Order: sequence, then structure tokens, then C-alpha cells
Amino acid sequence: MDARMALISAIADLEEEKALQLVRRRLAAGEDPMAIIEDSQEGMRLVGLNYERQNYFLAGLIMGGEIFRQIMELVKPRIESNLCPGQATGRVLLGTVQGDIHDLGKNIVNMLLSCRRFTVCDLGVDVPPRVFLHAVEDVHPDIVGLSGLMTISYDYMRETVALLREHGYRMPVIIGGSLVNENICRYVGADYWATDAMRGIELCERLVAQSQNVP
Ligand code: B12
Repeated sequence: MDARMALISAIADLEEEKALQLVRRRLAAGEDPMAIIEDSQEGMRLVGLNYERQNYFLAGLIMGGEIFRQIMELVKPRIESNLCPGQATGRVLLGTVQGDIHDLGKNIVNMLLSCRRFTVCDLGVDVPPRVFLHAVEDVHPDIVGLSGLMTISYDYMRETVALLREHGYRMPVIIGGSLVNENICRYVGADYWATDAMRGIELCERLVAQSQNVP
């Protein structure tokens, strides 16, 4: 089995020590930490699938979350030293929407944006639409990023976007989370969507660059 499959399987099987050992080995071999995150994300997708198929119970999700958190602790220093800091860029308001406490993906987005010199205001999890609105009024972000991993999250994303637009805020809204897609983006009324943090960050960079080029 190759190193990527080995890590994906170790996470999917909730083999904590094995997964961490594999990550340490790949980091020691100088591998790109983003590839490790990608594989870990795939492992977590399989944990979710096992939960859906009732092979795992809630404890399995919690265990998966804990393994992922520890992997992030191992890769974070490498990411921070790899991503060369550029010019100070834009301001992003970030949060996981109401009813949803999944934050591992959002925290990666926050870390990568901060490494790329974005100013990030992270409202945390279970954030009601009204709180997003008040933060937009205070922070004046260039971009709003809404994270959500559950089906019920989409209605709160939609409410949040509607509330911002109602109050005249037209900045781009990006939604993210493992299950979002073009249809959900349209339903929510957001401008963009991302299931991958790195692509989300590149999108933020493009959007800020575009807005700064507009006279
Ligand atoms: C770990 C996990 C948990 C952990 C979360 C720990 C934590 N601190 O986040 C715990 C145990 C708390 C949990 C709880 C629950 N969970 Co859960 N969970 C998962 C699991 C297995 C992995 C999620 C994860 O962290 N993935 C890894 C990260 C890195 O990936 P990510 O979140 O997708 O983030 C990446 C991208 O999406 C993107 N991104 C994310 N946000 C944003 C935002 C922006 C702006 C951008 C640009 C990009 C971006 O960047 C990230 C990095 O690339 C998923 C399975 C899955 N398929 O997602 C289920 C899953 C999301 N959970 C699910 C469920 C049902 C629950 C519970 C209701 C279970 C229960 N009975 O209590 C509760 C809900 C609690 C609540 N109210 O929120 C379901 C949701 C089903 C649905 N369609 O609604 C899933 C899909 C499992 C399944 N297949 O059934 N869960």
C-alpha cells in the first residue's frame, strides 16, 4: 500500500497512533503538508461514510475529529514556514453557521489565510445570521466565508446571505464544507463555493486583487 493510501486507511479505521506515525514519517521525508491534509480530509470523508452506514457511532466521529486535530498540530508548523508571506492583503470574516459546530475545516482556512497575510476575523461556530451582520458592520471585510457541513447549515447560510444583502452589503460570499456544490451555492445565494481550503484561499487572493484593480 502506498503512503497516501496507508494514511487514508489509518484515519478511516480510527487507528490514531498509526495515523500520527505515518504523518510524522511523511513530514520527515519532506513531503508537502498540503498533500497530507488532502489525504486526511479523504480519511475523514470515509469516517463520515462509516457513520452514515452505521458502522461507527458518534464516538467514531469524535475520535476521527481528535485524530484530525492532532494531525493538524503536526503539520501546522511546516505550513507556516512553507507559505511565504507576501503583501498584506484583504480582510476576511469567517464563521461556521448557526446549528453547526464543525470547525476543523474552517480552522484550516483561517490558518492558511493568516499565512497569506489576510486579516481574519473568525467568529467561531454556531454563528447566527444576525451575528454575521453585526460583525460585517464592525469589521468591514472584503470577503465573507461561511462554513457548514450539514444539510441544515444551508438554510442558515441562505438566511445569512439574505440578511447581508438586505442591509446593502455586496461583498463576495464564499461558502465552504465537504458537501457544498454549485446547486447549494445557488440555493444559498452565495457567490462562490469551495470544498478545498487551498482553492478557497487562491479564490480570496484573486477576488481581493480584482477589487483593488477597480478604480
Ligand atoms: C469530524 C466530524 C464531526 C466532529 C467535528 C469536530 C470538529 N471540531 O469539527 C463531531 C464529532 C463534533 C461531529 C458532530 C456531528 N456530526 Co459530524 N462529521 C465529522 C466528519 C467525519 C468530518 C468533518 C471534518 O472535519 N472533515 C475534515 C475537514 C478538514 O474537511 P472540511 O470540513 O470539509 O473542510 C475543508 C473544505 O470543506 C474547506 N472548507 C471548509 N469550510 C470552509 C469555509 C470556506 C470559506 C472555504 C473557502 C473553505 C472551507 O476547507 C477545508 C480544508 O480543505 C464529517 C464527514 C464529512 N464528510 O465531512 C461528519 C458529518 C459532517 N457529521 C455529520 C453529523 C450527522 C454530525 C452530528 C449531527 C452527529 C450527531 N448525531 O450528533 C453532529 C452535529 C453537531 C453539530 N450540531 O454540528 C454528517 C452530516 C450529514 C448531513 N448531511 O447533514 C457528516 C457528513 C457525516 C455523515 N456522512 O453522516 N462531527
